[in-house]
Amino acid sequence: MKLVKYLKPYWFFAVMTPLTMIGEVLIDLILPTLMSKIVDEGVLGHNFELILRTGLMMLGCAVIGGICGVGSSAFSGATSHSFSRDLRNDAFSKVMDLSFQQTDKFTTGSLVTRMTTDINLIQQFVDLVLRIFVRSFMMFAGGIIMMLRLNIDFGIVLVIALPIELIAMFIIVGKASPLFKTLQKKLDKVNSVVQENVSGARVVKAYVREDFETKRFSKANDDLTQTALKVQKTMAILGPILTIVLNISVVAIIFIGGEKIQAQASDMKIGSIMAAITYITQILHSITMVSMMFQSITRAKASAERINEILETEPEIISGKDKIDSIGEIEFENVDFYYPGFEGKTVINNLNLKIKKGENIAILGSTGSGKTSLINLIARFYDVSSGTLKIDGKDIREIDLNSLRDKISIVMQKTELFSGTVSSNLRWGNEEASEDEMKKAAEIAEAFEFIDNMPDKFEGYVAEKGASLSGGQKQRMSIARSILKKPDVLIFDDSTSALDLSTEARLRRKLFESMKGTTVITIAQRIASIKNCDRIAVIDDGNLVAIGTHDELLETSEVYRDIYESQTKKGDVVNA
Ligand code: TTP
Ligand code: MG
Repeated sequence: MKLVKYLKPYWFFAVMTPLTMIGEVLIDLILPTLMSKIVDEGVLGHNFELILRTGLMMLGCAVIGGICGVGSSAFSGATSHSFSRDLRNDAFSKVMDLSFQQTDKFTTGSLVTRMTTDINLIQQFVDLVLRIFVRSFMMFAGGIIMMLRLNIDFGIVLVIALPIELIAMFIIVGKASPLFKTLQKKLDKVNSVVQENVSGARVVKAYVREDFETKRFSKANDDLTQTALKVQKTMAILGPILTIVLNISVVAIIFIGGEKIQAQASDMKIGSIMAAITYITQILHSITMVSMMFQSITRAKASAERINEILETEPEIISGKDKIDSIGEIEFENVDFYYPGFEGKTVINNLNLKIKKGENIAILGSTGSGKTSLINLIARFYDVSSGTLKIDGKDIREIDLNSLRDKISIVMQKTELFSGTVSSNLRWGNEEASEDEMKKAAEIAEAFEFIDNMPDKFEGYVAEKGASLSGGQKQRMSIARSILKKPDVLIFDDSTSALDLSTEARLRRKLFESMKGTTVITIAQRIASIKNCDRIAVIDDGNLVAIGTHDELLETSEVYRDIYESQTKKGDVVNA
């Protein structure tokens, strides 16, 4: 397994676990023999001093055994938990490196299940291997040796009991194994229904789909229960079989032992019979442990495959080497773009566009025309399919990804806020920002007033995904956040759609006054929002159909004129 390398840093703990375990098992193996000595020589031989001495020895052994036991638990715990922490960290940072496309392919639900349940299962498995495997193997072998040492005649019980037990175990575990994989898939299903519904709770309520979704959950849950029960039923047969074999073995030992004592044929004593009974219990019990291990292996193997799938996914976007500390000119040169996996369905066609430093440019186009896709290329969320995108003359693929994104602020079409305070959200892109800078940014974004009206102001709590804010408040918070980052390129993807026109106009005026020198790219649906921009690029179906100032476009572009007229008719345009 490839995950073994995660154990390496903890090899000392990993080795100490079985070593201390050996101590514990040795003591477990010695105790019954000591006990038989007390019975045979002490009680039957009326030797009180021997009883006392051996009793004290047993006590001492038990204490040492206990210490070893605690030690091995502690060592295996340290190993398996550190192992799973490292694995989770690695898997998480891998998930962070994945492109949007790749995250979508895994689905959020499955990623979360993999990061939690699956890693837990692997961790339990590591724990089990370190402790139970060594323990049951030693118990098994040691028990047989100790039992035969007591009296070789007990061997006959082993010869009959062991094969029956082993065969039963293999048949039943073999039957149950495939079910474990199914179990995991059913669990996945339950988790993803929960995930989807919890994060979409508002929509579920709005569409009064609670009953439907509850039914869907019930079904997934029932499925899981059915499979779990099937596993349980299959495994349930094993217990009684083991008990029957054990009981018959005990009877056989008493019978053989009793016969020998009666016949006085060998040095068989009562104490030996008692010890043998303990040993056969330990031996058969160790087989049960091994069967548990087999179950765990099957589950852990499925989980390890799922984790490996994450770890082995190569990030689609690979960072270039050249660090940059500013972004000036952005140039699209014959850029074609289609989403990975959708060859032939080009979203952007042969685009040529030069955006100058400090320019205030707008992108206008109907829904689905490719505006968001276009700006996604600038932050390199995707790579161009052909042609080149250049930043100050350099191919964007040669630029260090972090240094590129450090200089760009995007206010996404779908605002993303995080649970935390207002100020932690605003400082997202610039942790060192001072109180004043933060307030200034909020002021520009027209967010100061509503934040100031919140009971705790900038220390007020924002719920997950900004659920405690209105749509327009969320947009203004996101804008303030992007301003605070002080980027070279500021991109607004339809980010003022939830604001009324006069608020929007105020915001834009303040923005341009305070952010001179910053390249601002604004995507908008309403001409009113952008008519004062330096240039407006009109995109239609992935093609750049016209570019110029508002006045120029009214003259030259029919598409633009159509949009303008459709909006003015509604009385939508005000002078910004
Ligand atoms: P967008 O670039 O998202 O279109 P848009 O931003 O102009 O539209 P809107 O004003 O509604 O925000 O999409 C262009 C095409 O690309 C569209 O057909 C959907 C497709 N597309 C994908 O296939 N995968 C994606 O991840 C995205 C964002 C879009
Ligand atoms: Mg869009």
